[in-house]
Amino acid sequence: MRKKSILITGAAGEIGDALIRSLAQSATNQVITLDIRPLPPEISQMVTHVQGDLLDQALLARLVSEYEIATIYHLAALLSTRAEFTPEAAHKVNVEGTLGLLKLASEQSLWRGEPVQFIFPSSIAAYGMPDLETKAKFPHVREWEWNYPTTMYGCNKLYCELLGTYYSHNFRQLAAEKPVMLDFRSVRFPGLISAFTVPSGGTSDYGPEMLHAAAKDEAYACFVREDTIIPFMAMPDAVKALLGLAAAPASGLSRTVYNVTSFSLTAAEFRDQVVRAFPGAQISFDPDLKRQGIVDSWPAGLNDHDAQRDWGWKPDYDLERSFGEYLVPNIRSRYQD
Ligand code: AKB
Repeated sequence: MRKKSILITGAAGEIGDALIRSLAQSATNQVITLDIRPLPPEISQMVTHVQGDLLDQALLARLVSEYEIATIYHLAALLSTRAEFTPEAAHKVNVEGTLGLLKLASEQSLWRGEPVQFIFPSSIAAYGMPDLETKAKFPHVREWEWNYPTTMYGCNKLYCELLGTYYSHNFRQLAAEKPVMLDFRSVRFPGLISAFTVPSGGTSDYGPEMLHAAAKDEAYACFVREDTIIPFMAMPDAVKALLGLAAAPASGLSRTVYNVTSFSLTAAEFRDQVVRAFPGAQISFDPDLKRQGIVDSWPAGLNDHDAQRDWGWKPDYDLERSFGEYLVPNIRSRYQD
């Protein structure tokens, strides 16, 4: 008998770390993780880790022969800044990797006679605001607005949302009389901030980098202008969103892709929060044209009304609680130990 399992790809990344810790609290979850990198030792005992490449079809086939995968959290991706340096490699991981997994999940759904649930974190990068005036005029974008990404990563995310929707609504195995579709669900995240991990390769990274640098008493030159504004979210809320969407009854869902957000602030306001907690912080602004252009194309905020209505989404951490109760105390104790 194969064991019913949850598969997490890209598990060694920031969201993976937090998601594993949360899922491991329930003894009923058998969690298989996949990443090209090893897992940090503190979390590797909580799961069965497979170190390997998402693009390795033989490896995926071996996984489904050993485990009955009922849910997939597909976190693996090359983030926005990194993807601009190697766009074709990013396309391979972000699109081909996702396509292979969607195909496998669809076949598994048919085989089980029950949909495999496929949870896909998408991003504000799926949006592309044409200029700063438009960005200011439409501060809370809806899911279907301004879907004109300017980065390889954003194009990949938007397309994979569509691919997932295709596999869950339109794909038919021609030979199957009663096709069973996979159950694809996606959230578009703002920039995420964790107290326990530091991001790499993203463009919203200036926020968390500023904070972690201040806690370590290191100077930080922020790569965007002071007036740059995007939405952010504390990592516990990101995990809450993934698990909340996964747990929602399918009958209540009116979309496959939902915006979720928590708070928006400018880079200067972010700096002020950091300085409030770490008065000695040395933060300067030295915008990088390319990265500035990416963040300027992202919306100032997201309208997450549909997520609130359909599955009761509500962040636990607003700006005050994120900094005051989650980020600052945990980051402080992390670097003091
Ligand atoms: C990135 O900066 O690429 C990510 C994202 C906003 O999706 N953090």
